[in-house]
Amino acid sequence: MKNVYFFIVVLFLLSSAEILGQVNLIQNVSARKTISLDGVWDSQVDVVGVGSLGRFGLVQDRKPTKFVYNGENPRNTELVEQDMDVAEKINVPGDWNTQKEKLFLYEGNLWYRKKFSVVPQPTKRYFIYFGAVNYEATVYLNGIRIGQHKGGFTPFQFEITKELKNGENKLLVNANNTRGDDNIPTKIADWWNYGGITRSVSLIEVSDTYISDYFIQLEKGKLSEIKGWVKVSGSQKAQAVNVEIPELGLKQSVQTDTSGYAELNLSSKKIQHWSPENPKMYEVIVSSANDNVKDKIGFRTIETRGTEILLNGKPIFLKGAAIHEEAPFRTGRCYSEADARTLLTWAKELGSNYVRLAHYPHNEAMTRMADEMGLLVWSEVPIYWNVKFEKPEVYASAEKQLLENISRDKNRASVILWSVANETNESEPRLAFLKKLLEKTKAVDPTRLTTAALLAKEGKNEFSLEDPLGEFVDVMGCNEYIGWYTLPAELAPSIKWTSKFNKPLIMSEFGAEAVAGLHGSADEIWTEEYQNRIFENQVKMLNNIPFLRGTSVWALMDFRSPLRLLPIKQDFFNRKGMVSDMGIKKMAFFTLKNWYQTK
Ligand code: GCB
Repeated sequence: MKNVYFFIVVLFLLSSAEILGQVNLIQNVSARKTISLDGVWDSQVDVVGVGSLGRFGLVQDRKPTKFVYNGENPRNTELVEQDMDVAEKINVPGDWNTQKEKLFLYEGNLWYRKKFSVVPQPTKRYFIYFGAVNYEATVYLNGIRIGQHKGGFTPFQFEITKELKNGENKLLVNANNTRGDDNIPTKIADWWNYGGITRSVSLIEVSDTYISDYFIQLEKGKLSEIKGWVKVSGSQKAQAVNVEIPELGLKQSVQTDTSGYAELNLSSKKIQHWSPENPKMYEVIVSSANDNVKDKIGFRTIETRGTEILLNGKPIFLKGAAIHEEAPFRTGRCYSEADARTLLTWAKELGSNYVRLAHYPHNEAMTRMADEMGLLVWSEVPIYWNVKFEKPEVYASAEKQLLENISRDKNRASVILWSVANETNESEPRLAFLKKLLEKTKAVDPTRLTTAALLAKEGKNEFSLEDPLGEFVDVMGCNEYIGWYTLPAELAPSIKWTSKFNKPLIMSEFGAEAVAGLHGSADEIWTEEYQNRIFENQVKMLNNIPFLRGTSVWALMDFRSPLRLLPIKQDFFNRKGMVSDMGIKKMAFFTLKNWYQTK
Protein backbone atom coordinates (compact mmCIF):
# COMPACT_ATOMS: atom_id res chain seq x y z
CA MET A 1 0.00 0.00 0.00
CA LYS A 2 2.80 2.35 0.98
CA ASN A 3 4.51 1.64 -2.33
CA VAL A 4 1.38 2.40 -4.29
CA TYR A 5 1.03 5.68 -2.45
CA PHE A 6 4.67 6.51 -3.10
CA PHE A 7 4.21 5.72 -6.77
CA ILE A 8 1.19 8.01 -7.02
CA VAL A 9 3.04 10.81 -5.24
CA VAL A 10 6.01 10.43 -7.55
CA LEU A 11 3.74 10.48 -10.58
CA PHE A 12 2.04 13.59 -9.27
CA LEU A 13 5.29 15.40 -8.63
CA LEU A 14 6.70 14.44 -11.98
CA SER A 15 3.62 15.72 -13.68
CA SER A 16 3.96 19.05 -11.87
CA ALA A 17 7.50 19.47 -13.16
CA GLU A 18 6.59 18.18 -16.57
CA ILE A 19 3.64 20.48 -17.00
CA LEU A 20 5.74 23.46 -16.02
CA GLY A 21 8.45 22.13 -18.33
CA GLN A 22 6.08 22.93 -21.20
CA VAL A 23 6.60 26.64 -20.68
CA ASN A 24 10.31 26.09 -20.45
CA LEU A 25 11.52 28.87 -18.17
CA ILE A 26 14.83 29.03 -16.38
CA GLN A 27 14.11 29.43 -12.70
CA ASN A 28 15.55 32.42 -10.80
CA VAL A 29 17.18 34.30 -13.65
CA SER A 30 18.66 36.97 -11.39
CA ALA A 31 20.86 34.34 -9.74
CA ARG A 32 22.32 33.17 -13.07
CA LYS A 33 25.23 34.38 -15.12
CA THR A 34 23.58 37.01 -17.28
CA ILE A 35 24.36 39.99 -19.43
CA SER A 36 21.72 42.66 -19.09
CA LEU A 37 20.38 43.97 -22.37
CA ASP A 38 18.49 46.76 -20.64
CA GLY A 39 19.23 50.31 -21.63
CA VAL A 40 18.84 52.37 -24.76
CA TRP A 41 17.52 50.52 -27.82
CA ASP A 42 16.85 51.69 -31.38
CA SER A 43 13.16 51.92 -32.18
CA GLN A 44 10.86 52.31 -35.15
CA VAL A 45 7.11 52.71 -35.12
CA ASP A 46 5.44 50.62 -37.81
CA VAL A 47 1.74 51.46 -37.98
CA VAL A 48 0.73 48.96 -40.66
CA GLY A 49 3.40 46.39 -39.91
CA VAL A 50 5.39 46.79 -43.14
CA GLY A 51 8.39 45.26 -41.49
CA SER A 52 6.51 42.01 -41.23
CA LEU A 53 5.10 41.95 -44.76
CA GLY A 54 6.21 39.47 -47.40
CA ARG A 55 7.92 42.09 -49.50
CA PHE A 56 10.37 42.52 -46.74
CA GLY A 57 10.83 38.83 -46.45
CA LEU A 58 9.18 37.68 -43.27
CA VAL A 59 10.17 34.09 -42.85
CA GLN A 60 9.57 31.11 -40.66
CA ASP A 61 11.39 30.45 -37.43
CA ARG A 62 15.12 29.88 -37.68
CA LYS A 63 15.31 31.11 -41.31
CA PRO A 64 17.05 34.26 -42.51
CA THR A 65 15.03 37.22 -43.68
CA LYS A 66 15.62 40.46 -45.49
CA PHE A 67 14.05 43.53 -43.87
CA VAL A 68 14.18 41.87 -40.61
CA TYR A 69 17.84 41.42 -41.26
CA ASN A 70 18.33 44.05 -38.60
CA GLY A 71 16.38 46.64 -40.53
CA GLU A 72 19.41 47.80 -42.38
CA ASN A 73 21.13 47.54 -45.72
CA PRO A 74 24.83 47.74 -45.10
CA ARG A 75 25.90 47.61 -48.75
CA ASN A 76 23.33 50.12 -50.01
CA THR A 77 22.65 48.02 -53.07
CA GLU A 78 19.12 46.87 -52.37
CA LEU A 79 15.88 48.62 -51.70
CA VAL A 80 15.37 48.25 -47.97
CA GLU A 81 13.34 51.14 -46.64
CA GLN A 82 14.62 51.10 -43.14
CA ASP A 83 17.71 51.92 -41.22
CA MET A 84 17.70 51.19 -37.54
CA ASP A 85 21.12 52.77 -37.20
CA VAL A 86 19.55 56.19 -37.51
CA ALA A 87 16.22 55.37 -35.87
CA GLU A 88 14.85 56.92 -32.68
CA LYS A 89 15.91 55.67 -29.28
CA ILE A 90 13.80 54.11 -26.53
CA ASN A 91 14.50 52.76 -23.07
CA VAL A 92 14.14 49.11 -22.14
CA PRO A 93 12.48 48.22 -19.85
CA GLY A 94 9.61 50.64 -20.15
CA ASP A 95 6.33 51.06 -21.97
CA TRP A 96 6.46 53.24 -25.08
CA ASN A 97 3.35 55.25 -24.14
CA THR A 98 4.97 57.23 -21.37
CA GLN A 99 8.34 57.59 -23.08
CA LYS A 100 7.19 59.50 -26.14
CA GLU A 101 4.25 61.82 -26.29
CA LYS A 102 3.34 60.78 -29.83
CA LEU A 103 3.07 57.17 -28.64
CA PHE A 104 0.80 57.90 -25.69
CA LEU A 105 -2.26 56.47 -27.42
CA TYR A 106 -0.41 54.21 -29.82
CA GLU A 107 -1.44 50.60 -30.27
CA GLY A 108 0.33 48.54 -32.89
CA ASN A 109 3.80 47.46 -33.98
CA LEU A 110 7.03 48.90 -32.77
CA TRP A 111 10.43 47.56 -33.75
CA TYR A 112 13.19 47.48 -31.19
CA ARG A 113 16.83 46.78 -31.90
CA LYS A 114 19.79 46.28 -29.63
CA LYS A 115 23.38 45.62 -30.66
CA PHE A 116 25.51 43.80 -28.13
CA SER A 117 28.86 42.09 -28.12
CA VAL A 118 29.73 38.74 -26.56
CA VAL A 119 32.37 36.09 -26.71
CA PRO A 120 30.35 32.88 -26.55
CA GLN A 121 32.08 29.97 -24.88
CA PRO A 122 32.01 26.75 -26.91
CA THR A 123 30.80 24.57 -24.03
CA LYS A 124 28.04 26.92 -22.89
CA ARG A 125 24.41 27.44 -23.86
CA TYR A 126 22.75 30.82 -24.28
CA PHE A 127 19.19 31.98 -23.80
CA ILE A 128 17.53 35.28 -24.39
CA TYR A 129 15.05 36.00 -21.58
CA PHE A 130 12.32 38.65 -21.59
CA GLY A 131 10.58 39.59 -18.34
CA ALA A 132 7.53 40.63 -20.42
CA VAL A 133 6.57 42.21 -23.73
CA ASN A 134 3.03 43.49 -24.24
CA TYR A 135 1.33 41.80 -26.05
CA GLU A 136 2.98 39.86 -28.83
CA ALA A 137 6.73 39.68 -29.32
CA THR A 138 8.55 38.38 -32.37
CA VAL A 139 12.26 37.99 -31.80
CA TYR A 140 15.04 37.94 -34.40
CA LEU A 141 18.73 37.49 -33.79
CA ASN A 142 21.22 38.36 -36.50
CA GLY A 143 18.48 38.20 -39.10
CA ILE A 144 17.13 34.85 -37.99
CA ARG A 145 13.63 34.66 -36.64
CA ILE A 146 14.00 33.02 -33.23
CA GLY A 147 10.41 32.78 -32.08
CA GLN A 148 7.23 34.46 -30.98
CA HIS A 149 5.42 34.88 -27.69
CA LYS A 150 1.92 36.07 -26.83
CA GLY A 151 0.79 37.38 -23.47
CA GLY A 152 1.83 40.73 -22.06
CA PHE A 153 2.73 39.99 -18.46
CA THR A 154 4.72 36.80 -18.25
CA PRO A 155 8.34 35.91 -18.96
CA PHE A 156 9.56 33.88 -21.91
CA GLN A 157 12.88 32.73 -23.29
CA PHE A 158 14.43 31.34 -26.44
CA GLU A 159 17.63 29.39 -26.79
CA ILE A 160 20.04 31.20 -29.12
CA THR A 161 23.20 29.10 -28.73
CA LYS A 162 23.35 28.43 -32.48
CA GLU A 163 22.54 31.94 -33.65
CA LEU A 164 24.75 33.85 -31.22
CA LYS A 165 27.89 35.22 -32.88
CA ASN A 166 31.29 35.94 -31.52
CA GLY A 167 31.50 39.74 -31.46
CA GLU A 168 28.61 41.97 -32.39
CA ASN A 169 25.07 40.63 -32.38
CA LYS A 170 21.88 42.31 -33.46
CA LEU A 171 18.72 41.58 -31.58
CA LEU A 172 15.52 42.77 -33.20
CA VAL A 173 12.13 42.57 -31.53
CA ASN A 174 8.73 43.41 -32.92
CA ALA A 175 6.36 44.27 -30.09
CA ASN A 176 2.69 44.54 -30.94
CA ASN A 177 0.08 45.58 -28.40
CA THR A 178 -2.96 45.54 -30.69
CA ARG A 179 -5.96 44.56 -28.60
CA GLY A 180 -7.91 41.51 -29.76
CA ASP A 181 -11.11 39.72 -28.88
CA ASP A 182 -9.28 36.42 -28.71
CA ASN A 183 -6.52 37.77 -26.53
CA ILE A 184 -6.15 37.44 -22.77
CA PRO A 185 -7.13 40.12 -21.76
CA THR A 186 -9.65 40.95 -24.48
CA LYS A 187 -10.29 44.32 -26.12
CA ILE A 188 -11.82 46.06 -23.14
CA ALA A 189 -10.08 46.30 -19.81
CA ASP A 190 -9.99 48.94 -17.11
CA TRP A 191 -6.26 49.57 -17.29
CA TRP A 192 -3.94 51.16 -19.81
CA ASN A 193 -2.69 48.96 -22.61
CA TYR A 194 0.93 49.99 -22.15
CA GLY A 195 2.93 48.59 -25.07
CA GLY A 196 6.48 47.45 -25.58
CA ILE A 197 9.29 45.67 -23.82
CA THR A 198 8.01 46.50 -20.39
CA ARG A 199 10.41 44.37 -18.34
CA SER A 200 14.11 43.56 -18.40
CA VAL A 201 15.83 41.58 -21.13
CA SER A 202 18.84 39.42 -20.40
CA LEU A 203 21.19 37.03 -22.07
CA ILE A 204 21.68 33.98 -19.87
CA GLU A 205 24.73 31.74 -20.01
CA VAL A 206 24.46 28.21 -18.63
CA SER A 207 26.49 25.04 -18.88
CA ASP A 208 25.63 22.42 -21.46
CA THR A 209 23.73 20.65 -18.71
CA TYR A 210 22.24 22.97 -16.12
CA ILE A 211 19.73 23.22 -13.30
CA SER A 212 16.77 24.61 -15.17
CA ASP A 213 14.06 24.57 -12.54
CA TYR A 214 13.19 23.71 -8.97
CA PHE A 215 10.17 23.84 -6.70
CA ILE A 216 11.01 23.98 -2.99
CA GLN A 217 8.16 24.63 -0.56
CA LEU A 218 6.62 23.14 2.56
CA GLU A 219 4.33 20.24 1.84
CA LYS A 220 0.69 21.18 2.21
CA GLY A 221 -0.26 21.23 5.88
CA LYS A 222 3.16 20.02 7.08
CA LEU A 223 5.14 22.55 9.05
CA SER A 224 8.42 20.67 9.02
CA GLU A 225 8.42 18.84 5.69
CA ILE A 226 9.98 20.57 2.71
CA LYS A 227 9.00 18.91 -0.50
CA GLY A 228 9.47 19.55 -4.17
CA TRP A 229 11.58 18.71 -7.15
CA VAL A 230 14.57 19.77 -9.21
CA LYS A 231 14.95 19.61 -12.94
CA VAL A 232 18.13 19.37 -14.93
CA SER A 233 18.20 20.15 -18.66
CA GLY A 234 20.83 19.35 -21.25
CA SER A 235 22.68 16.35 -22.60
CA GLN A 236 23.47 14.73 -19.20
CA LYS A 237 20.05 14.71 -17.63
CA ALA A 238 20.70 11.91 -15.16
CA GLN A 239 23.06 13.24 -12.54
CA ALA A 240 23.57 14.08 -8.88
CA VAL A 241 22.02 17.30 -7.56
CA ASN A 242 22.47 18.68 -4.05
CA VAL A 243 19.98 20.84 -2.25
CA GLU A 244 21.23 22.61 0.85
CA ILE A 245 19.72 24.94 3.41
CA PRO A 246 22.82 25.74 5.45
CA GLU A 247 21.08 27.70 8.21
CA LEU A 248 18.91 24.67 9.00
CA GLY A 249 21.79 22.25 8.55
CA LEU A 250 19.83 20.51 5.80
CA LYS A 251 21.32 18.80 2.78
CA GLN A 252 19.92 16.28 0.37
CA SER A 253 21.65 14.64 -2.57
CA VAL A 254 19.34 13.31 -5.22
CA GLN A 255 19.86 11.55 -8.50
CA THR A 256 17.85 12.95 -11.41
CA ASP A 257 16.26 10.44 -13.77
CA THR A 258 16.76 10.25 -17.52
CA SER A 259 14.31 13.08 -18.05
CA GLY A 260 16.21 15.27 -15.58
CA TYR A 261 13.78 15.18 -12.62
CA ALA A 262 14.29 14.27 -9.02
CA GLU A 263 12.01 14.57 -6.06
CA LEU A 264 13.09 16.38 -2.88
CA ASN A 265 12.21 15.71 0.73
CA LEU A 266 13.85 17.61 3.54
CA SER A 267 12.67 17.68 7.10
CA SER A 268 13.42 20.00 10.00
CA LYS A 269 11.67 20.91 13.20
CA LYS A 270 13.75 24.09 13.42
CA ILE A 271 12.15 25.98 10.53
CA GLN A 272 11.07 29.49 11.46
CA HIS A 273 7.94 29.91 9.42
CA TRP A 274 7.57 32.81 7.03
CA SER A 275 4.72 35.14 7.98
CA PRO A 276 3.88 38.85 7.64
CA GLU A 277 5.18 39.37 11.20
CA ASN A 278 8.37 37.43 10.56
CA PRO A 279 9.15 37.16 6.83
CA LYS A 280 12.02 34.82 7.48
CA MET A 281 13.79 33.50 4.41
CA TYR A 282 16.53 30.90 4.11
CA GLU A 283 19.34 30.68 1.63
CA VAL A 284 18.75 27.60 -0.48
CA ILE A 285 21.54 26.28 -2.68
CA VAL A 286 20.84 23.92 -5.54
CA SER A 287 24.00 22.56 -7.11
CA SER A 288 25.24 19.95 -9.54
CA ALA A 289 28.65 19.07 -10.95
CA ASN A 290 28.62 22.10 -13.23
CA ASP A 291 25.90 24.41 -11.99
CA ASN A 292 24.94 26.22 -8.82
CA VAL A 293 21.89 28.39 -8.09
CA LYS A 294 21.18 30.27 -4.89
CA ASP A 295 17.75 31.47 -3.85
CA LYS A 296 16.12 32.97 -0.78
CA ILE A 297 13.04 30.99 0.11
CA GLY A 298 10.54 31.35 2.93
CA PHE A 299 8.62 28.38 4.26
CA ARG A 300 4.98 28.58 5.28
CA THR A 301 1.82 26.58 4.84
CA ILE A 302 -1.50 27.88 3.61
CA GLU A 303 -4.77 25.98 3.86
CA THR A 304 -8.45 26.42 4.42
CA ARG A 305 -10.63 24.78 7.06
CA GLY A 306 -14.30 25.46 6.54
CA THR A 307 -14.53 29.22 6.21
CA GLU A 308 -11.08 29.81 7.76
CA ILE A 309 -7.82 30.59 5.98
CA LEU A 310 -4.92 29.10 7.91
CA LEU A 311 -1.39 30.45 7.61
CA ASN A 312 1.07 28.08 9.28
CA GLY A 313 -1.92 26.33 10.80
CA LYS A 314 -3.41 29.46 12.38
CA PRO A 315 -6.45 31.46 11.25
CA ILE A 316 -5.60 34.72 9.52
CA PHE A 317 -7.61 37.67 8.22
CA LEU A 318 -6.17 39.13 5.03
CA LYS A 319 -6.08 42.91 5.27
CA GLY A 320 -5.09 44.30 1.95
CA ALA A 321 -5.21 46.36 -1.17
CA ALA A 322 -5.37 45.63 -4.88
CA ILE A 323 -2.50 47.06 -6.88
CA HIS A 324 -2.04 47.72 -10.59
CA GLU A 325 1.43 47.65 -12.05
CA GLU A 326 1.33 51.42 -12.42
CA ALA A 327 4.41 53.44 -11.56
CA PRO A 328 4.02 55.76 -8.58
CA PHE A 329 4.83 59.44 -9.19
CA ARG A 330 5.60 59.14 -12.92
CA THR A 331 2.84 56.79 -14.25
CA GLY A 332 3.52 54.11 -16.84
CA ARG A 333 4.15 50.41 -16.29
CA CYS A 334 6.44 49.91 -13.35
CA TYR A 335 9.17 47.34 -13.23
CA SER A 336 11.79 48.34 -10.69
CA GLU A 337 12.56 47.35 -7.13
CA ALA A 338 12.17 50.98 -6.10
CA ASP A 339 8.62 51.09 -7.52
CA ALA A 340 7.76 47.82 -5.81
CA ARG A 341 9.08 49.14 -2.51
CA THR A 342 7.07 52.37 -2.78
CA LEU A 343 3.82 50.56 -3.57
CA LEU A 344 4.26 47.88 -0.95
CA THR A 345 5.30 50.43 1.68
CA TRP A 346 2.00 52.27 1.10
CA ALA A 347 0.19 48.95 1.45
CA LYS A 348 1.95 48.38 4.77
CA GLU A 349 1.15 51.91 5.96
CA LEU A 350 -2.48 51.08 5.31
CA GLY A 351 -2.09 48.17 7.71
CA SER A 352 -2.00 45.45 5.07
CA ASN A 353 -0.66 41.98 5.50
CA TYR A 354 -1.81 41.07 1.98
CA VAL A 355 -1.94 42.51 -1.55
CA ARG A 356 -3.88 41.52 -4.63
CA LEU A 357 -1.60 41.97 -7.64
CA ALA A 358 -4.30 42.85 -10.15
CA HIS A 359 -5.18 41.93 -12.89
CA TYR A 360 -2.20 40.14 -14.41
CA PRO A 361 1.16 38.82 -13.26
CA HIS A 362 3.29 41.69 -11.98
CA ASN A 363 7.03 41.92 -12.43
CA GLU A 364 9.22 39.64 -10.35
CA ALA A 365 10.53 42.52 -8.22
CA MET A 366 7.04 42.78 -6.76
CA THR A 367 6.73 39.20 -5.55
CA ARG A 368 10.33 39.14 -4.34
CA MET A 369 9.75 42.40 -2.46
CA ALA A 370 6.53 40.96 -0.99
CA ASP A 371 8.59 38.00 0.24
CA GLU A 372 11.06 40.37 1.85
CA MET A 373 8.50 42.77 3.34
CA GLY A 374 6.07 40.13 4.56
CA LEU A 375 3.02 40.68 2.40
CA LEU A 376 0.84 37.77 1.32
CA VAL A 377 0.04 37.83 -2.38
CA TRP A 378 -2.98 37.06 -4.56
CA SER A 379 -1.51 36.50 -8.01
CA GLU A 380 -3.68 36.45 -11.13
CA VAL A 381 -3.84 36.08 -14.89
CA PRO A 382 -5.79 38.58 -17.04
CA ILE A 383 -8.87 36.42 -17.62
CA TYR A 384 -11.05 39.44 -17.26
CA TRP A 385 -14.63 40.24 -18.24
CA ASN A 386 -15.69 38.98 -21.70
CA VAL A 387 -13.20 36.27 -22.54
CA LYS A 388 -14.05 33.98 -25.49
CA PHE A 389 -14.39 30.94 -23.28
CA GLU A 390 -15.67 28.72 -26.05
CA LYS A 391 -12.48 28.93 -28.12
CA PRO A 392 -9.78 26.29 -27.58
CA GLU A 393 -7.02 28.68 -28.71
CA VAL A 394 -8.10 31.19 -26.07
CA TYR A 395 -7.93 28.46 -23.44
CA ALA A 396 -4.44 27.52 -24.66
CA SER A 397 -3.27 31.10 -24.30
CA ALA A 398 -4.81 31.44 -20.84
CA GLU A 399 -3.23 28.21 -19.66
CA LYS A 400 0.15 29.23 -21.00
CA GLN A 401 0.04 32.55 -19.17
CA LEU A 402 -1.05 30.81 -15.99
CA LEU A 403 1.78 28.26 -16.21
CA GLU A 404 4.36 30.94 -16.97
CA ASN A 405 3.21 32.86 -13.93
CA ILE A 406 3.27 29.84 -11.65
CA SER A 407 6.57 28.70 -13.07
CA ARG A 408 8.24 32.00 -12.24
CA ASP A 409 6.79 32.54 -8.76
CA LYS A 410 6.28 29.06 -7.37
CA ASN A 411 9.08 29.49 -4.83
CA ARG A 412 7.78 32.75 -3.37
CA ALA A 413 6.42 32.31 0.15
CA SER A 414 4.39 35.49 -0.25
CA VAL A 415 2.24 34.00 -3.00
CA ILE A 416 -0.62 32.10 -1.37
CA LEU A 417 -3.41 32.44 -3.93
CA TRP A 418 -3.51 31.73 -7.65
CA SER A 419 -6.51 33.45 -9.17
CA VAL A 420 -7.88 32.32 -12.51
CA ALA A 421 -10.49 34.95 -13.33
CA ASN A 422 -11.99 38.34 -12.59
CA GLU A 423 -15.70 39.12 -13.00
CA THR A 424 -16.56 36.68 -15.73
CA ASN A 425 -20.18 36.03 -16.62
CA GLU A 426 -21.65 32.68 -15.80
CA SER A 427 -21.97 30.24 -18.70
CA GLU A 428 -21.28 26.60 -19.41
CA PRO A 429 -18.17 27.21 -21.55
CA ARG A 430 -16.84 29.60 -18.91
CA LEU A 431 -17.30 27.05 -16.14
CA ALA A 432 -15.60 24.30 -18.14
CA PHE A 433 -12.72 26.63 -19.09
CA LEU A 434 -12.07 27.89 -15.56
CA LYS A 435 -12.55 24.48 -13.97
CA LYS A 436 -9.89 23.08 -16.25
CA LEU A 437 -7.54 25.93 -15.35
CA LEU A 438 -8.13 25.35 -11.65
CA GLU A 439 -7.34 21.66 -12.07
CA LYS A 440 -4.18 22.55 -13.92
CA THR A 441 -3.19 24.94 -11.15
CA LYS A 442 -3.61 22.24 -8.52
CA ALA A 443 -1.71 19.73 -10.63
CA VAL A 444 1.34 22.00 -10.87
CA ASP A 445 1.10 23.51 -7.40
CA PRO A 446 -0.75 21.56 -4.75
CA THR A 447 0.74 23.75 -2.00
CA ARG A 448 -1.27 26.92 -2.62
CA LEU A 449 -4.92 27.96 -2.70
CA THR A 450 -6.96 28.77 -5.77
CA THR A 451 -9.43 31.59 -6.15
CA ALA A 452 -11.32 33.82 -8.60
CA ALA A 453 -13.01 37.20 -8.23
CA LEU A 454 -16.71 36.37 -8.55
CA LEU A 455 -19.86 38.46 -8.49
CA ALA A 456 -22.59 38.03 -5.92
CA LYS A 457 -26.25 37.74 -6.77
CA GLU A 458 -27.97 40.91 -5.68
CA GLY A 459 -31.32 40.54 -4.01
CA LYS A 460 -33.33 42.90 -1.86
CA ASN A 461 -31.10 43.61 1.13
CA GLU A 462 -29.26 40.40 0.45
CA PHE A 463 -26.18 39.49 -1.54
CA SER A 464 -25.54 35.82 -2.10
CA LEU A 465 -22.59 33.87 -3.38
CA GLU A 466 -23.88 31.20 -5.67
CA ASP A 467 -21.73 31.33 -8.78
CA PRO A 468 -21.17 27.65 -9.67
CA LEU A 469 -17.45 28.34 -9.95
CA GLY A 470 -17.51 28.76 -6.15
CA GLU A 471 -17.57 24.98 -5.87
CA PHE A 472 -14.18 24.63 -7.54
CA VAL A 473 -12.08 27.35 -5.90
CA ASP A 474 -10.55 27.06 -2.43
CA VAL A 475 -11.32 30.66 -1.55
CA MET A 476 -14.09 32.77 -3.05
CA GLY A 477 -13.22 36.26 -4.17
CA CYS A 478 -16.03 38.74 -4.68
CA ASN A 479 -16.09 42.26 -6.12
CA GLU A 480 -18.79 44.66 -4.98
CA TYR A 481 -19.27 48.41 -5.33
CA ILE A 482 -22.14 49.19 -2.99
CA GLY A 483 -22.37 52.95 -2.67
CA TRP A 484 -20.58 53.62 -5.94
CA TYR A 485 -22.06 51.62 -8.83
CA THR A 486 -24.99 50.11 -6.94
CA LEU A 487 -27.27 51.11 -4.07
CA PRO A 488 -26.86 54.02 -1.70
CA ALA A 489 -23.84 53.71 0.58
CA GLU A 490 -26.04 53.88 3.70
CA LEU A 491 -27.79 50.64 2.75
CA ALA A 492 -24.57 48.65 3.00
CA PRO A 493 -24.62 48.01 6.78
CA SER A 494 -28.06 46.39 6.56
CA ILE A 495 -27.18 44.06 3.70
CA LYS A 496 -27.03 40.40 4.59
CA TRP A 497 -24.40 38.25 2.90
CA THR A 498 -25.02 34.56 2.36
CA SER A 499 -23.09 31.83 0.61
CA LYS A 500 -23.91 28.46 -0.89
CA PHE A 501 -20.41 27.30 -0.15
CA ASN A 502 -18.74 26.57 3.18
CA LYS A 503 -15.61 28.44 2.14
CA PRO A 504 -13.74 31.59 3.08
CA LEU A 505 -14.56 34.80 1.26
CA ILE A 506 -12.18 37.57 0.33
CA MET A 507 -13.89 40.78 -0.72
CA SER A 508 -11.46 41.10 -3.59
CA GLU A 509 -12.71 44.58 -4.54
CA PHE A 510 -14.80 47.36 -3.03
CA GLY A 511 -14.28 51.08 -3.47
CA ALA A 512 -15.21 54.45 -4.86
CA GLU A 513 -13.47 57.27 -6.70
CA ALA A 514 -12.19 60.55 -5.34
CA VAL A 515 -9.85 63.19 -6.64
CA ALA A 516 -7.07 63.58 -4.07
CA GLY A 517 -7.30 67.01 -2.52
CA LEU A 518 -10.84 67.67 -3.72
CA HIS A 519 -12.96 68.44 -0.68
CA GLY A 520 -16.63 69.19 -0.23
CA SER A 521 -19.68 67.68 1.34
CA ALA A 522 -20.13 63.93 1.72
CA ASP A 523 -22.77 63.83 -0.98
CA GLU A 524 -20.68 65.66 -3.55
CA ILE A 525 -19.33 63.02 -5.88
CA TRP A 526 -15.57 62.98 -6.65
CA THR A 527 -14.71 64.52 -3.27
CA GLU A 528 -12.64 62.68 -0.69
CA GLU A 529 -15.60 63.04 1.71
CA TYR A 530 -17.91 61.21 -0.68
CA GLN A 531 -15.45 58.35 -1.10
CA ASN A 532 -14.90 58.25 2.63
CA ARG A 533 -18.62 58.04 3.37
CA ILE A 534 -18.78 54.92 1.22
CA PHE A 535 -15.90 53.42 3.17
CA GLU A 536 -17.46 54.19 6.55
CA ASN A 537 -20.52 52.25 5.46
CA GLN A 538 -18.56 49.49 3.78
CA VAL A 539 -16.60 48.60 6.91
CA LYS A 540 -19.83 48.30 8.89
CA MET A 541 -21.11 45.86 6.30
CA LEU A 542 -17.85 43.92 6.09
CA ASN A 543 -17.88 43.47 9.87
CA ASN A 544 -21.17 41.59 9.54
CA ILE A 545 -20.12 38.95 7.02
CA PRO A 546 -19.48 35.82 9.09
CA PHE A 547 -17.39 34.01 6.47
CA LEU A 548 -15.30 37.02 5.43
CA ARG A 549 -11.59 36.25 5.75
CA GLY A 550 -10.03 39.10 3.85
CA THR A 551 -10.45 42.27 1.84
CA SER A 552 -8.49 44.00 -0.89
CA VAL A 553 -9.65 47.53 -1.37
CA TRP A 554 -9.92 48.70 -4.96
CA ALA A 555 -7.33 50.12 -5.23
CA LEU A 556 -4.13 51.05 -3.48
CA MET A 557 -3.22 53.78 -5.97
CA ASP A 558 -5.00 55.65 -8.77
CA PHE A 559 -4.18 54.08 -12.13
CA ARG A 560 -4.44 54.94 -15.76
CA SER A 561 -7.41 53.56 -17.66
CA PRO A 562 -8.89 54.11 -21.13
CA LEU A 563 -12.40 53.77 -19.65
CA ARG A 564 -12.15 56.84 -17.43
CA LEU A 565 -12.75 59.80 -19.68
CA LEU A 566 -14.20 62.50 -17.48
CA PRO A 567 -12.07 65.61 -17.94
CA ILE A 568 -10.57 67.25 -14.86
CA LYS A 569 -11.84 64.55 -12.50
CA GLN A 570 -10.47 61.48 -14.22
CA ASP A 571 -8.43 62.44 -17.30
CA PHE A 572 -7.86 58.76 -18.11
CA PHE A 573 -7.32 57.77 -14.48
CA ASN A 574 -9.40 55.46 -12.40
CA ARG A 575 -9.43 57.44 -9.15
CA LYS A 576 -10.40 54.65 -6.77
CA GLY A 577 -6.97 54.73 -5.15
CA MET A 578 -6.47 55.16 -1.43
CA VAL A 579 -3.43 57.08 -2.59
CA SER A 580 -3.19 59.25 -5.68
CA ASP A 581 -0.62 58.46 -8.34
CA MET A 582 1.41 61.29 -6.79
CA GLY A 583 1.36 59.61 -3.40
CA ILE A 584 -1.29 61.77 -1.71
CA LYS A 585 -3.28 59.79 0.83
CA LYS A 586 -7.03 60.34 0.69
CA MET A 587 -9.40 60.41 3.69
CA ALA A 588 -10.60 56.87 2.98
CA PHE A 589 -7.03 55.64 3.44
CA PHE A 590 -7.26 56.52 7.13
CA THR A 591 -10.78 55.12 7.57
CA LEU A 592 -9.61 51.83 6.17
CA LYS A 593 -6.39 51.91 8.16
CA ASN A 594 -8.39 52.40 11.37
CA TRP A 595 -10.60 49.49 10.44
CA TYR A 596 -7.63 47.26 9.64
CA GLN A 597 -6.26 48.05 13.10
CA THR A 598 -9.36 46.43 14.58
CA LYS A 599 -8.93 43.23 12.58
C1 GCB B 1 -14.07 46.08 -11.30
C2 GCB B 1 -12.91 45.53 -12.01
C3 GCB B 1 -11.73 46.46 -11.97
C4 GCB B 1 -12.20 47.87 -12.20
C5 GCB B 1 -13.14 48.27 -11.10
C6 GCB B 1 -13.72 49.66 -11.28
O1 GCB B 1 -14.98 45.40 -10.93
O2 GCB B 1 -12.56 44.26 -11.56
O3 GCB B 1 -10.79 46.08 -12.90
O4 GCB B 1 -11.13 48.76 -12.30
O5 GCB B 1 -14.21 47.39 -11.07
O6 GCB B 1 -13.07 50.62 -10.89
O7 GCB B 1 -14.80 49.78 -11.84
